[in-house]
Amino acid sequence: MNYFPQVEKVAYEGPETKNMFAFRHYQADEMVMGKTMKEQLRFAVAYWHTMTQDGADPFGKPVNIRTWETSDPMETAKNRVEAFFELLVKLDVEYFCFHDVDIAPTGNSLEEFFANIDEITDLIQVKMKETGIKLLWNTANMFSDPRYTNGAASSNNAEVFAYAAAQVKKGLDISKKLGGENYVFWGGREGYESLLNTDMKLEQDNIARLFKMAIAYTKEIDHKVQFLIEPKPKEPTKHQYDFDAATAMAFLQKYDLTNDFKLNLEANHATLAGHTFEHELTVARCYDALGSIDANQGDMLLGWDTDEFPTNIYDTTLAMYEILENGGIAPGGINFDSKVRRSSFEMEDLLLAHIAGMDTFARGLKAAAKLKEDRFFDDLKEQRYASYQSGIGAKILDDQETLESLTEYALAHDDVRLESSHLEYVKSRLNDYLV
Ligand code: XLS
Ligand code: NI
Ligand code: NI
Repeated sequence: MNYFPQVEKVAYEGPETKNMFAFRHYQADEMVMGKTMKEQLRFAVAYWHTMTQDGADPFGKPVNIRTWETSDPMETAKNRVEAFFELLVKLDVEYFCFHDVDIAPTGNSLEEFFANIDEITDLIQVKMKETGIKLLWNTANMFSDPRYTNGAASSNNAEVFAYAAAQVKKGLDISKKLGGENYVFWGGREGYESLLNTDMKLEQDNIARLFKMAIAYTKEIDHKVQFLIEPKPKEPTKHQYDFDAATAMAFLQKYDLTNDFKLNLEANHATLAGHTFEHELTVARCYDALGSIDANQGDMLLGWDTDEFPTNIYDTTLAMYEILENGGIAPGGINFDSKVRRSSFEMEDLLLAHIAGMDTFARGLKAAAKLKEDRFFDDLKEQRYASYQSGIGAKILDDQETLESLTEYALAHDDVRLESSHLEYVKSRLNDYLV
């Protein structure tokens, strides 16, 4: 069955094209800073938003037309695999991501759920072999089911902890089966509703316990995978422990997990934390922990995770600059954790939305590469921190100075003069790079 008859393959046709189903900026084999765009960007499609999201919102019923839906959950699941790979091939996207519950019906017991996962991942495996498409990451959904109301690893109920552990084990088994390159933990319910009844220390200790079990298990099954924490400050819980990049790093350091974990950063989660996306990426890079990104954008007028497809080239330029600074994002990638708006309910919108996101990131990549080639930020920062290049600054960086020696220096040089940063000029020059 042909789920996306609108196009055989989405091709690059350049910015002037009027063809809706063509790339206007993303050209897979165009070289940018020594790699093809495809290698630089490592795009992934998210199973949940693309295959299972129905367009319902708190005020309205499902609206999305999805031609793979049937009344039989297992048949629907199989149709989704077909449609998903058709979409990926047509978009020329090399990677995908999923939660366990996205791909297979949960059935009436854990055993049935696992059996369904086995059957569907057999099918996915065949499709992966056929197409060369790879698994960027998978994860266990430990937030939707009512049993996770009070958290998964952080639940007050030890049986819930055990159930979560079983889901993680299965997640790692399928990661090995499908050659997953990363494995994500997003702690949607790992937080609290009220501190009045919460043992924060025990809850965080238990999250670390589950992570350590996961590391131990991958060693046991000899599966090399990069673990990732995905920070988010709130939603669904009032407070989530992995609040932002800096908080997640403090957690990883406290529990000695930095060798096995990096961060999967999402643009809209940064917004919810009161940060820009580039702030989160920069923090991660400072800790050498930039693992992967969930690409989307929020709405500054709305206080929730709207998961819009990224279309803001200013943001993707600054994000791609951080990624280039990082020397690339592999083994991570750029996962479209984005969903179509409710009014974009047709099948073809799935193509159009991904094309929009890919084009926006391609523009960001090109602009970021130019900024790097021109040493735009390098020169700017070099100049701004020039006082550390020689004299007292160089000695401070050399760790030769003490409070006493600096007091002596300051007494003799108390006529400090700063230079203007000309920030308005900098911002207006940056605008010239947006393409
Ligand atoms: C939700 C998260 C989720 C993770 C995977 O806000 O972004 O989709 O990426 O569990
Ligand atoms: Ni996400
Ligand atoms: Ni999100």
